[in-house]
Amino acid sequence: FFLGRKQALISLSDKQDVDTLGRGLQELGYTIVSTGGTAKALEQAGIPVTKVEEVTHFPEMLDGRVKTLHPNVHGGILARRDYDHHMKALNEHGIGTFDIVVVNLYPFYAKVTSSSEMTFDDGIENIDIGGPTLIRAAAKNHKDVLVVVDPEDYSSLLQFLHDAQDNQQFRRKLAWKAFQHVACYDSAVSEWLWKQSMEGEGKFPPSLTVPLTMKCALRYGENPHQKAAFYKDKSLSLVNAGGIATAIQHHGKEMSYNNYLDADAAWNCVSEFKYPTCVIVKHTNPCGVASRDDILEAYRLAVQADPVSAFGGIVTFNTTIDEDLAKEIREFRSPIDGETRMFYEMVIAPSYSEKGLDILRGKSKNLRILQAKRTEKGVFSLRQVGGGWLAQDSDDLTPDDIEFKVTSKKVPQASEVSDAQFAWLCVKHVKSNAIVIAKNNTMLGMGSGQPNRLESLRIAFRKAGDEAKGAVLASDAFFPFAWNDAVEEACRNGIGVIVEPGGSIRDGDAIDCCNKYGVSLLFTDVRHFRH
Ligand code: 93A
Repeated sequence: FFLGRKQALISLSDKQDVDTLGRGLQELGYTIVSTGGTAKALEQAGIPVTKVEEVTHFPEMLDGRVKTLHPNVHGGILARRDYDHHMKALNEHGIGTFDIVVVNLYPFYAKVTSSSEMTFDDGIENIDIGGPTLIRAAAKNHKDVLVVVDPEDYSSLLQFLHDAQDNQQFRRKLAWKAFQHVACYDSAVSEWLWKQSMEGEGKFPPSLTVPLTMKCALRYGENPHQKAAFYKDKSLSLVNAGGIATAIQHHGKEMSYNNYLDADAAWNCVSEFKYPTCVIVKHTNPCGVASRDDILEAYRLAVQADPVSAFGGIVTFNTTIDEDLAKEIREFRSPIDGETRMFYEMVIAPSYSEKGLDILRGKSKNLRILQAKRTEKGVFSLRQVGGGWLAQDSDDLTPDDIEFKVTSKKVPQASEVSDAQFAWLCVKHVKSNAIVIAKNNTMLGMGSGQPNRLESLRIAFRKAGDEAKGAVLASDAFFPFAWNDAVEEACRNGIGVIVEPGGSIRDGDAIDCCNKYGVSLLFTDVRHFRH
């Protein structure tokens, strides 16, 4: 009955544009075979359709669990058209070929990530079996079967059929997309099952079937001779987790590979502060940070921490950028010569007033303006090493989770403890070895990434200058030596408080040294390496 016809199989959960697709195929002379709901939608649109039961001679059964899983369907998809014995077998069994398979899957991802309560059984029922089977079969035989999984490809499919060219590239692209679609789907299912199986056992380690989809190709990587792309991680745990991959760009030049790295570092840092805060980042390190009720003042102080590094950096806020703040960002002149307007690669904030956004747009046509959602805690971090991946919990501890224990004779004042907490939060986001000097909720200087701690400390003091007197110094890890080394040098430079994890076999030296110079010493027991 079906032999020799041009046939398309359509089975869709998301029925968007099914009428356009159906009509297009009908006009091109295709017989359309569909599963229950899809057939109904096509009929309602006045498009003739054959129900899949008429092909399988079986009713859809087991509440729809078995609809298309039948040799009359899969034989018609998988048979090699260039093999006589394949075509003979189809003939013998009265099976017609399918030239096109259009499927999108049960909305498992949306279901298990929706906020409404979902039972384990609901989750299981939303695992699509027949759909991926159709997609995989068609993608395997893409030489002769066009497979479409994305409504966005309907028009190019119809155009391709209309032009009637034999373009294997197009077919391979569809097949690639099809397998990617199924791989993402299976990753989500496996991640969900992993979580169900970990109930009561904590959530680590994560399921590492990461569903990645390409967000965009980038102009180049860290350097122009490196090709690059940005992939979005669609892991269930990342839904609503915020972060830079979900940011909206309102204005400016295309984001580069390095822009994404810097934006990520800046946004993660500013997201951690409770009070109105400005963070300026250069090459993934915060080089200026200030918290103030007056966000304009916070901005100016963040620039002043290191105006040389801030120039060309990334400015982030955890507050709305309104008209006044936008004007300040546009007009503020470099503290170095009091003349040159500050230049930035990017501004990031959780929101903008309409006027604020307009003013920033006017600063320069290149300035990237991003709106991002706060980076939530509890998300895993993954890093690639040669041939593998390292997975860890993100470093979510804040000063509220930490006890700042006084180990010196000198007891710090309340304002000094508050500065110690501020400095601690800053140092957590600086590459090791990290030293931050801060006072009055303002970073005065920082040293980062030096293979020895003393050198980072010296850089931080150089930047802080005279202001370091009486300030707080935070170190991301303990000081291995005190006398004639970092601790004594900090004391001699007039620091008021030192905060560090402690844990060195020479902790006693650090305490003695601080006592000798009348400096307060706080131990946190927690370190924040950032390698
Ligand atoms: O339950 S299934 O795994 N068993 C099947 O045999 C089958 N065939 C297609 N689900 C199956 N499908 C899926 O049904 C498709 O992936 C599509 O998402 C959905 C369309 O069903 P309807 O046309 O009845 O709305």
